[in-house]
Amino acid sequence: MKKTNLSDYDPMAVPEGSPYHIAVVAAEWNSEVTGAMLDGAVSTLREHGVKEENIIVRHVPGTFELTTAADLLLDSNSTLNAVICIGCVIQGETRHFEFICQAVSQGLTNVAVKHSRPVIFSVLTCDTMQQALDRAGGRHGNKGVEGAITALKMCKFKDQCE
Ligand code: DLZ
Repeated sequence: MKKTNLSDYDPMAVPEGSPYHIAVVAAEWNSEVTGAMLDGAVSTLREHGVKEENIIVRHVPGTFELTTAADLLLDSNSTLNAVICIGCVIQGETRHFEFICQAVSQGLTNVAVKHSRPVIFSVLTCDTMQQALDRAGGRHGNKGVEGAITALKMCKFKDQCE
């Protein structure tokens, strides 16, 4: 199956969301981008039947904090089926970019494995702001929408393992 842009998805292939409780955490850094991704994620969850009261939205200062937030949410809420983590890191003049990207990708993987629940990596790692905007509702779709679809698919995957 050739699928380069998951934002053009087949709605029939997305699991029904009504059984699930899903948290969406968005970083405040580059909020023009992360806000558009957050909107895309939440509206996609609603479209696929996740109940309003079962969608938890939280904000953290930066992408680096997504790991702690996901861990705390999963620790404190045993009914939570998945956490979608939204961030946007733009390459600057220093090596900060590398440290944040490395820490959050490894961190979110560790949290998912620790809790045996899906933690979705909706983090853009871009060279320019334009690349990020292109992926937050622009010409390359909306990676927040894709994060929501991935979360629903992974919730169903986990159900099938139980
Ligand atoms: C410090 C920093 C820098 C330089 N760049 C970004 C970025 O592009 N995107 C982002 O989400 N956060 C950035 N941050 C903030 C860090 O994620 C984090 O909030 C701080 O290092 C404090 O832990």
